Amino acid sequence: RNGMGLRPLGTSAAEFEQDLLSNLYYRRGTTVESASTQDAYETLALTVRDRLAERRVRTAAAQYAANPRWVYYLSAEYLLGKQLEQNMLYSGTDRIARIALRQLGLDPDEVTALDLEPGLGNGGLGRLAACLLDAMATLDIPAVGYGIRYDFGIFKQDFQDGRQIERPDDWAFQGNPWEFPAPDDQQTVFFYGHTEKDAAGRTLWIPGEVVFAEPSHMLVPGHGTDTVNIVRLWRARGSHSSFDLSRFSAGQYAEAVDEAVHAENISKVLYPDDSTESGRELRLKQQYFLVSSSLRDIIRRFRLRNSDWTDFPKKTVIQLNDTHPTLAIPELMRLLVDEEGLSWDLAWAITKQTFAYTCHTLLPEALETWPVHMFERLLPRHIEIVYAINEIFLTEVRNRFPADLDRVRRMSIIQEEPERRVRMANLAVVGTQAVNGVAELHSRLLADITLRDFAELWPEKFHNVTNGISPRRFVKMANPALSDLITEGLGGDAWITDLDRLAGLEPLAEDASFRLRWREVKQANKVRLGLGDPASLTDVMIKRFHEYKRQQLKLLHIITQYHRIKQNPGQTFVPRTVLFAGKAAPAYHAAKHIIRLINAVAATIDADPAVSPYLKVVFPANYNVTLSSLIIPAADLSEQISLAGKEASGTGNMKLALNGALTVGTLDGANIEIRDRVGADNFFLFGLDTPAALELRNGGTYSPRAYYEQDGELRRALDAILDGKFAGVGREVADSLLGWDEYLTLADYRTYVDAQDDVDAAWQDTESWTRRSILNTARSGFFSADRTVRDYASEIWHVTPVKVTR
Ligand code: 26Q
Repeated sequence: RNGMGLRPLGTSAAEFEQDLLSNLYYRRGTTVESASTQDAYETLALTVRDRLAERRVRTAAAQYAANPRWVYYLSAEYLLGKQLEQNMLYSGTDRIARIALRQLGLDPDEVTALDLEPGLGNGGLGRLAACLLDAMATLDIPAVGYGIRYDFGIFKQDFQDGRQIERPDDWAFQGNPWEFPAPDDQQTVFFYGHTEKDAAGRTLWIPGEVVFAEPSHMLVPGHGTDTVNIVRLWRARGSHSSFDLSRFSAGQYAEAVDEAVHAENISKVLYPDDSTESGRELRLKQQYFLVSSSLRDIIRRFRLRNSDWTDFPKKTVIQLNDTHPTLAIPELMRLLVDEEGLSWDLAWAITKQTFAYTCHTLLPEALETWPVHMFERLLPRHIEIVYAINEIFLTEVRNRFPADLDRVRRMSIIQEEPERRVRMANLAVVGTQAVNGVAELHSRLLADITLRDFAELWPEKFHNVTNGISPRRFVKMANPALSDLITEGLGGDAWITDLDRLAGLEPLAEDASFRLRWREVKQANKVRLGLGDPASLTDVMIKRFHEYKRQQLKLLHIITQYHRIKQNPGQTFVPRTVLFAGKAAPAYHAAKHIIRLINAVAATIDADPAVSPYLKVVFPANYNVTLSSLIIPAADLSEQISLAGKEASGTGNMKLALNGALTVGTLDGANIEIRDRVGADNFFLFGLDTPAALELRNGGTYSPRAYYEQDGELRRALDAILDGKFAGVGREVADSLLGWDEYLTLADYRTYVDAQDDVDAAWQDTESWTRRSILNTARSGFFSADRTVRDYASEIWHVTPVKVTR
C-alpha cells in the first residue's frame, strides 16, 4: 500500500488489462463488447494517467513540505504535443499498455491514433514553453506553468489549389482526458469600469465586467524522476451576475445570456499571429485574463505556507514568456497596494524582485504596444499604475542622463507619436530583475541595439540563456530507432537526461559498421515518413512562414536547380526531396503568396519527367508538433537561412542537428552556437553576417536589380516566375524580391546556391556525410532544454530542486 493507503497500481500487462476493463466499465460506463474506439482511447488515457497520479500527489506533498522558491512560468502559449505517448513513456507503461490492448482484441495503433495534439501555441515560443516545463520537471524544480485553455487552438491548414486555407481546431470537442478540472480554485477577473478614491485616499477600482476564470491542469511528468509538475490552464466563464434575469423574465432567453457568452469569448481562440499584427482588444483581454487569474492563484499558493509579504520574492519567481503576460507587473502592484495596503515603495521592490522577462524577438515591429485609449478603457486602474511606474522610472533616467531628452522619449513606457501607446517591452524591462535573450547573438543584439538604452542604464540586468529542446520529445520519442542505436553505442540510456553524454558517440563516427547502421536508421525514418524517395537527399525547411525566415530563398534555389536539370538533359544530378512545412498567419498575404508559389513549383516539377527523377518538392499540410516528430528524424539537411540578425534563436535548428541533419545556414540566432559546436566542417555556412546585413540595409545601397542583372541564374529564376512558368502563380513574390525587400534575399542568393553545390558534393561521399551526421548529434548535447533550465535556475531564478521521495 502506498502513503495514501491505496493499493499501488500494477506494473504487469495483466494488471494493466484489469485496470483498463475496470475503467471502461466504471468511468466510461461500457464494456469491451460495446466500446467504440473513442471509448477505448479515453479509457487507455485514464489508465495511463492514473499511473502518474500517485507521483503527482507525492510531488505536491514534497513541494509543500519544502516550502521552496517556486518558478511560475507565465505564457500565453503552450505547444505540448500529444500526451498519450509521452505519458506512457514517462510512466513506463508503453509496453504493457500495448500488450493489454491486444489482449482485449484492440489494435493499439488504432486506439492511440485518436490522441490529439493540443495546439495552444503558434510556433517556437509555445514549444519552448513546453520543453522548459519538461526539463523543469525532469530536474525536480518546483514549478507551475500558467496559460490559457483556448477552445480553438492554432488553425488547421489545408491547401486548395495550392493556397492555404484555414479550418478551426476544435481539439477539445470530444473532451480532453488529460485534463484535471479544479473548480475549487476558480478566480474572478475584472475589466472596464472606473477608479475612485475612498475617504482614506486609497484607490478603488469599480469594474464594469466580471468574468470567472475556471482552471484545469495537465500533468507535466519528469523523466527518470518521480516529480510530476502541472501546467494550469484558465478558461473563461460568464459570471452568475452576467445572467440577465430581467431579460429572461421578459422572455428574451437568448439575450439573457448575451453577456455570459460574450465573457466566454475570452478563451475561445488562440490568435494565430507570429511576431506581427496586434491591437485587438480581445487579445489584450486574454492577456489580462491570464495574468490576473494566475497571480491570484500564485498568491493563494504563497499563503498556504507564508504570511509575510516581504517573503514573497524569496518564495516566488515569475518568468514572463515574452511581453504577452507583462500586465502581471501592474497587476501585482495593484494587488499589493490597493488590495493588500502595502506602501508603493515596498510593493515596487517586491514586484521588481519577483519578475524576470524573456524576449524572443529582435524585430522592432514585433515589439508589442497597445493604444492608451484601449488600455485605459479596459484597465482603468492599471493605466494609472503604469503612469506612476513611468514617472518614477523617467526621473531615474533624467538623473542619470541629464538633458538627454531624446533618451527619455525613447525609454518612456508611453510612446507619444504618432499615437499614444503603452510599450510592453519597456514596461517588462523596468518591472523585472532580469531580462534575457534566447541565444548569444540575440542577447548581444538586444543589449546593443533593440534595448540598448536599458542595457546602458542597467547592464547587470541583461542575460543570455540559449534555448534548448527536450531530448525526450525530440530524440527519444520522435526517433526511437536512432535512440536505440545511440543507447547501444554509448552502453546505456543515461544520455536521455544527460545529453552531454552524446559526446561519447564521437569515436563511433570512425566505425564503418556503426555508420552503416546510422544510415539504415535514417533510411528507415524516411520510409516511415513516406514522402519522396528514401535514397534521395532529404532537405527540410520546417517553420512558420515569414519573410525574414526566407522560404523564398530556398524556392529560388529550387527553381535554379530545376533550370539546371532542364538545361542539361542526360546529365545526372544529386536527387533531392525538398520538404517544406509550416503555416502562415491568415492575414499575412506575402507569406501566403510564397506558400502558393511553392505548391505551384512542386506541381510543375512533378509534371516534368525530365526533372522529377532528380528533384521533388513536397509540402505536407498542417505542420504541428506531431508532424515535426515524423519529419525531423528523416532529415539529411536542415535549412536555417534567415537573414542574419533576424531570428532570435530558432529551436528547429537544434532538433534537426540532434537528429543527425547537417545544417545549411546563416550566422543567425543559435545557428552560430550550433556551428561553433559541431565544427565549421560539418555545417554549410553562407550569407551576410549581421554587421554586413545592417550596413547593406541601413546604408540604403541594397539594389536587388543589380543582383538580378549580374547573375544569370538568378535572373532566370525570377524571370520564370514573372513569365508565369509556374501556372502563372507567384508574381507578387518576384515583385517583392525585386522591389524593396527588407530581408535582402537576393544579396544572399549566390552564396546560398554555392553552399548548396557544396552540399551536393558532400552528399556524394556517403561515408563522409554519415561521419558528419554522427558528429552533429555527438556535439549537440548543449542544446538540451535541461541545460537551458539549469542556466535559468542558477543565473536568474536562484532555485534548487526538491527531490520527491517514496
Ligand atoms: C503578439 C501580439 C498579438 C498577437 C500575437 C502575438 C504573438 C504571438 C506569438 C507574437 C509572437 C509570437 C511568437 C513568437 C515566437 O515564436 N518567437 C520565436 O521564439 C523562439 C523561442 O525562443 C525562437 O527560437 C524564435 O527565434 C522566435 O522567432
